[in-house]
Amino acid sequence: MATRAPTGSRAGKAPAGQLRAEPGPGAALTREQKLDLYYYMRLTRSLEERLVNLYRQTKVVGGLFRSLGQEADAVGSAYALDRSKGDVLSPLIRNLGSMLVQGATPLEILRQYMAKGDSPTRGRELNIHFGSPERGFIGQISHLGDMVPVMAGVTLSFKIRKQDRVGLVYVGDGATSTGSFHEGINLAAVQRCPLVVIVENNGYAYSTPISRQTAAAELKDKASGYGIPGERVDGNDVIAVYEATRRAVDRARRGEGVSLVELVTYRRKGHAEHDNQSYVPEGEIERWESENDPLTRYVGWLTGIEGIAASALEQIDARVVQEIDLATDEAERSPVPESDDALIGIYADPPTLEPLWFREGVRSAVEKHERPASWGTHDPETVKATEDA
Ligand SMILES: Cc1ncc(C[n+]2csc(CCOP(=O)(O)OP(=O)(O)O)c2C)c(N)n1
Ligand SMILES: [Mg+2]
Repeated sequence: MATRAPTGSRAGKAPAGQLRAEPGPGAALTREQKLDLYYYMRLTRSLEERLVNLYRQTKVVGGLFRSLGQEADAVGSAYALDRSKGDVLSPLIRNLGSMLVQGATPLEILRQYMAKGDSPTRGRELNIHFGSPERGFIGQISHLGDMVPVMAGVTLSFKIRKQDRVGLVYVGDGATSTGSFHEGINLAAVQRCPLVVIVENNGYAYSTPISRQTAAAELKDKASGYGIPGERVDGNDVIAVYEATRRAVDRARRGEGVSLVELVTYRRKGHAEHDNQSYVPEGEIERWESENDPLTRYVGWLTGIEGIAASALEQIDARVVQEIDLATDEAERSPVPESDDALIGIYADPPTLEPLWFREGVRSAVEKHERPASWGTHDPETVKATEDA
């Protein structure tokens, strides 16, 4: 049996034990799906490694944020959503894997990091801050915790419209200390929104270790304050991550509301590529690398317990290399942005938005009756009534 080595780190406090051998809901995954999980984890790691090379060649012009060691957390959780039903997730900088699962392509990611004119944000944003609602991922912002109230709203709209859709929002251990996290999760909980909150406990928020982040013994304990279930899972076991997230997704889809899933993992790189991690205790990173690498563990499980031939995984590795090579060549050929492009997409065109769906046909009372001419607006009716008076 493939064993999960003890994590040996205070920072991540990962639960010790064995990599799941007995059939669980993950057993419902087909061989293809299990290989799919491997493909996405490998693609995430290799794509980031390619980005590091490009960064060192100064072709990646902004910061570079890694998810090294967290691939199982990103991939396994996103894989539990059902894109065919219109499920949506809100990623963070360390969720490249989640975006790839939802259908983001290596070419888009490379163009984005290289600030190319044909990247999703046309060179105006330099990492993975872009969205694709039709593919089920929402554009992220940097502000910690702020996507929780956004996703509370998104999932509340699913509920009001009686849609069979689930939303998933990622937050880091640091983000659980923000007001936005608290307000958003509380609102979603009380409204029983179909939302899954994934807390990625990777041991650090920039240089702040989890021991200085919270007095709570475990981040999952925060769930009880909102009256929702919380579960703590080994975030480096992709099957366990998938299963736990799937339980939460199924619960949300049944109309039972919000769940919090804490994934215990470890950030093996600095906050971004420039960060030399001088604040990390000696030997900690190396321990996680040698004892608890999510890819090494999954390969061990696939080839051991699952009896999948190493050659099947090598084929996937070769496919990943080929895809990344092709995408890199294409991204390198992409043009730099046109300067005039900076003006496109800034202002609404036409400059007024369509009324929101629930306001269609309704003019607001303020617009109709209560807009004083002194506001400097030109409501002809008000202006005429003022003049007539
Ligand atoms: C409200 C807010 N405060 C501070 C920052 C600056 N900042 C960006 S990422 C980060 C650390 C995030 O840590 P965590 O939530 O644990 O996520 P991780 O980077 O570990 O995935 C900080 C402090 C920010 N973006 N937003
Ligand atoms: Mg963190």
